[in-house]
Amino acid sequence: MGRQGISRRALLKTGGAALTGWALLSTLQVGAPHRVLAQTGVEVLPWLDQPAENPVPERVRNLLEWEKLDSWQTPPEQFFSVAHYGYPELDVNNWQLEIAGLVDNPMTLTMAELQTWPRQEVDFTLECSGNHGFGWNWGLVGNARWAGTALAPLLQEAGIKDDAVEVAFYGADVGEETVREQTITQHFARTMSIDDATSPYNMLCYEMNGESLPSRHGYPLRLIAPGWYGIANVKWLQRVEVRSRRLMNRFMARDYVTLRKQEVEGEETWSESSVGRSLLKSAPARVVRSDDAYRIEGAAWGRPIGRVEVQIDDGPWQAAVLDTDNVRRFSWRFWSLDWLDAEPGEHTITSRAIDTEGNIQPAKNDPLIAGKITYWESNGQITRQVRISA
Ligand SMILES: Nc1nc2c(c(=O)[nH]1)N[C@H]1C(S)=C(S)[C@@H](COP(=O)(O)O)O[C@H]1N2
Ligand SMILES: [Mo]
Repeated sequence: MGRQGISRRALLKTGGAALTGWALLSTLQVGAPHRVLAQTGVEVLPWLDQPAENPVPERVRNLLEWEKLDSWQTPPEQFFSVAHYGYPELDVNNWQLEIAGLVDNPMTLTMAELQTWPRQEVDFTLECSGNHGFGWNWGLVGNARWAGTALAPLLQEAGIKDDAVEVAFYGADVGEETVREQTITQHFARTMSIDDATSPYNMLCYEMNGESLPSRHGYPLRLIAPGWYGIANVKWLQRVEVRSRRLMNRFMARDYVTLRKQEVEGEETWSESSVGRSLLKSAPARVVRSDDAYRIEGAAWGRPIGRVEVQIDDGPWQAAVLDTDNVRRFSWRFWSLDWLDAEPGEHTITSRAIDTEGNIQPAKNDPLIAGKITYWESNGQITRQVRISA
């Protein structure tokens, strides 16, 4: 019998499969209609500060160019990809998904078998937790409509045993890892607690924007974990393993670790945490001009967006107008601000998102950001530079 009861309760608690439809269709806020990035015939002003060249093109591809952001769904050539152990090309006919480990009924599924399970879709903005961490990677974010089948019902069918603590997701890609001078060959893998893994949003995904999943995004199958940083969204997925001991591999416990200085009862301590859920974030995307009118356009994501504010130079924070066309629980929200009386010269543009609970995206000098010394989970406010010509 095992933990089936628990996962079913977890499903019921949040409304089960019906939620995904809700996530897709829900309009969180309706105001006066306002479309961002919809105009044609505008001139885009390039940012003066540009990211450095990508030093690892074999691992990181197709970075988003922010000035080109003109569609809510990211075009394939602008959708970044990351692969730590190279980009495997899998043949779906030689591929199966295993659901194994601490389950009552281990399962092996072909793609055809997987596709007999109910299809669902979710719009989700995927961001690498390293985005804006280094000087070169500002384009590691994109929005797509992902389709597949919900993970939780398959885990429920497999039957999670009582002593299970987490679910591991293994990709087909392998690399060498060295721990204490011992070198092993290991698959890319990430894990989630039983509760997190059985979220009704998690999806075994085989389609991206209505097409079969492209190979660099994980063909034939990947995990889509809406609300989590990129690293949790395991590509080239081939094994789901229910475990009683925590997998402390490179991607959980060694490499993707956020080191943050904290003050606890007057004492300085360091927290070490594995990269987790997406954080509240926004970025100015571009400044556009039509005739003499300037407009600042951008995006906000990571948490349900309540409002976005923009600061020009050292001026007051001004409320941006949120796009009313595309409002989805897990996707970025576009915004814009008409820049009145833009003076010739160089300016800085900073944006900050405020979530529906009133939390503000931290400033660069906020202890949360300033006290963080690894580049992961860099959700501090972003300032860009632009020149208005005379
Ligand atoms: N199997 C596998 N899955 C993976 C990775 C990987 O190297 N191997 N990289 C992760 C990281 S760090 C990110 S940011 C996302 C990127 O997803 P994308 O390439 O589809 O944009 O994939 C994640 N899933
Ligand atoms: Mo990533």
